[in-house]
Amino acid sequence: MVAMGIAFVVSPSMNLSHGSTTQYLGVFSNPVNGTSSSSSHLLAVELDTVRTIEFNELEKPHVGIDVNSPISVESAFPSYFSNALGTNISINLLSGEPIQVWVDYDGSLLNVSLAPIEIQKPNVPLISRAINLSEVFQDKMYFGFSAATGKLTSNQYILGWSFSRSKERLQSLDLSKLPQAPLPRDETEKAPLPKDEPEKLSPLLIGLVVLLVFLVLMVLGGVYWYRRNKYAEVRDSWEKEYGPHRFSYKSLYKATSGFSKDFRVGKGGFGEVYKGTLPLSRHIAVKRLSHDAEQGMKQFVAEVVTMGNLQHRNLVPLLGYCRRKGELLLVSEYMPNGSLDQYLFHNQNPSPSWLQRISILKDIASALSYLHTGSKPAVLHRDIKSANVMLDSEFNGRLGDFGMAKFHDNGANLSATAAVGTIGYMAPELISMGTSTKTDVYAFGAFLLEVTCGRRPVEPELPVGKQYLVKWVCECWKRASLLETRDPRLGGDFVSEEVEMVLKLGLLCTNAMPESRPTMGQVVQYLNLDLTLPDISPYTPGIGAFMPVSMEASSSASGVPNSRTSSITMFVTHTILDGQGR
Ligand SMILES: *[C@@H]1O[C@H](CO)[C@@H](O)[C@H](O)[C@H]1NC(C)=O
Ligand SMILES: *[C@@H]1O[C@H](CO)[C@@H](O)[C@H](O)[C@H]1NC(C)=O
Ligand SMILES: *[C@@H]1O[C@H](CO)[C@@H](O)[C@H](O)[C@H]1NC(C)=O
Ligand SMILES: CC(=O)N[C@H]1CO[C@H](CO)[C@@H](O)[C@@H]1O
Repeated sequence: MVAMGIAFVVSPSMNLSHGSTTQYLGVFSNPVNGTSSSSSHLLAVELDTVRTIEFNELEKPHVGIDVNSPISVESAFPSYFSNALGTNISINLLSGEPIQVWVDYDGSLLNVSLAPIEIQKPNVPLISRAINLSEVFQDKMYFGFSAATGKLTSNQYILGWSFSRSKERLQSLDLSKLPQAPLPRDETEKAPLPKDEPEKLSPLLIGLVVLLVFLVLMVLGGVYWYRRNKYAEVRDSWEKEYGPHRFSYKSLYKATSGFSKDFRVGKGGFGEVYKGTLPLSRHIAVKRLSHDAEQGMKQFVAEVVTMGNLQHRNLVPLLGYCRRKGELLLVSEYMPNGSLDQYLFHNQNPSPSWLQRISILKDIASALSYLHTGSKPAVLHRDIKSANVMLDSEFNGRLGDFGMAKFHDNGANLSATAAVGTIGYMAPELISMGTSTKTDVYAFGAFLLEVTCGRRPVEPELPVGKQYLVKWVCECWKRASLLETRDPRLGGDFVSEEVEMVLKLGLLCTNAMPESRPTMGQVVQYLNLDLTLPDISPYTPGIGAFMPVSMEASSSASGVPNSRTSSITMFVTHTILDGQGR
C-alpha cells in the first residue's frame, strides 16, 4: 500500500498537485488522512516496486488496480501465464528487463496482463476484475503515466505505448523498433547498488472507450482553433438583419485561392481587388479595404446593403460583404472588360469608338439618374470617374464602387469639414455644403468631358492653359474651336453635333453654381436628344469656372492626409467661389 512505482493513470484533471510527491504513485493523497474527493474519479493500474528491505515483509512488488485510492481493489504478485507451458511464471519487476503490460477493458471486466518482452500476450490475464468504469469516469478524462519512488532512486521508462478504443484498431507495437532503455543516470556511483536497480516497463495497451473520445475531441479542437484564426471574422449583433448579404471569409478565401497574387486584378487607393470564382462558376470581384476605425461601420454596411438592393442594368451588382478585424471585403459581380479608364488612357487597349463612348455615357447617366431618384433618400455615388466605370462582357457601362469615398471618409476618421473625392471631379461647393446630387452631377460633367476629350480633368504636366479641362474646353469654345478638344484617338469617326452637345453638357454640369446644373434626369434626356440644351454661351456665369482645389488645402486644418489615399485623391478644407470663373 506504500505504492511506489509507476502507474498508468486515468484522471479527470491534469492537475495532480493533490497527490503525494513521494508515495502513492504521485497521484493519490494519503488514504488515511483523507481519501478526499480531490482524488476521486481516478483509475490507476500500478506496478508497485516497493523494496522489501525497507518495509515490512508483506510489502512486496505487486501489480494492482487502484480506484480513487492507492489501496488496490485488486492486486497480484507479478507473473504471467505461459501459453506454451500452461503454467504461471513469476516476473521480477526489479530485474531491469523490459516488460510488456496489457490493460484491457470491455465495459465490465478490466484485465491486466504482464509478460517479458519476448513473450506473446498471455491467454489468461494476471488480473481480471469486474469494474463499472462509467461510474468512475467523468465526461472528460486525461490519461498518462505517473511514478513515485520515495527516497529510493529508480529509473522507469515507457519505451512505447499504443492506445485505442477498439481492439480492432489498436496498433500493435513493433517491438524491434523500441528504443533501448538508457543506462541509469548515476552510473558513476558504485555500480549495482542493490536499492537502485532500474526497472523497465514497456507498452501499455488499453481499450477504454471514454478515453479515445477525449483524444478525438482534442484533435478536433486543434483543427477548430487553427481554422478559427485563419478565417476569423468580425460580426456584430446589428448585422443580423444583413445576414443574406454577408459572405463568410472562408468562402471568399477559397474563391480567390487565398487572395493569391495571380487573382489580383486591381490595386487602387481604396484597396486591392481580386477576381474570384464561387461554386457553380459564378465570377465575383472581391475588394479588400483596410480601415482603422469601426466608427461609422454600421452606417456604411447599411448603405452597402441598401446598394446591394438597388438593381439597374448599368450598376455593377453588389452582392454582399464580409468583415474582419481592420478589414472590410466587398463582393460584387465580376466585370470581364475592366474599367473604362484602361481603354481611354492606355494605348495598348483599343480606343473606344464614338459610338461606344456615347453609349457608355448614356449608360452611366441612366444609372446615376436611377440612384438619385430610384430610392428614397437618394443614393449618392460620390466618386464618379472613368476608373469607377466598369465594362461588362457586352461593353455596356456599369457604374461601380458606390459610396467608396464615403467609406474612406469614415475609415480615415476625418474631421467633419474635410471631404474626400477625386480632384477635378469635385464640385467647388463640396466643402462648404457637403455632398448632394448636385455634386454628383458636377462629377458626371467632368466625366463627360473626360470621355469626349480622352484626358483627365486635371493634368499638371500640360501647358498652363490646358491643365484644367473645364477651363480649356471653355476657352476653346470662345475661340470657336470647341470640336478640337475631342480625343485625337477618335480620328474622323464621330458625329460633330453629338460631340459638341456632350462638350456643352459637360460644361453645363460643371457649372460653378450648383443651382444652375441640370438634374441627372435632364442629363439623360439631353443625351438621348429628347431635350435640347438650354441656350448657354462660354460667357454664361459659372460656365468654365474651374476652381482648382488648391494643394495647400491638405496641409491645413484637417491634418495629415491618410497615407492610404491614392495620389489623385485629395483632402480639401476650403475653396474660393469665383462666380466669374476667369
Ligand atoms: C495462475 O495465476 C492466476 C492468477 O493469479 C490464477 O488464477 C491461476 O490459478 C494460476 N494458474 C496456475 C496454473 O497456477
Ligand atoms: C478478460 O479476461 C477474461 C477472463 O480471462 C476474458 O473472458 C475476457 O474476455 C477478458 N476481457 C478483455 C476485455 O480482454
Ligand atoms: C455502469 O454504471 C452506469 C452509470 O451508473 C450504468 O448506467 C450502467 O448500467 C452500469 N453498467 C453495468 C454493466 O452495470
Ligand atoms: C474590348 C474588349 O476587350 N472586349 C471584351 C469584353 O469581354 C468579352 C468577354 O470576356 C470579350 O469577348 C471581349 O473581347
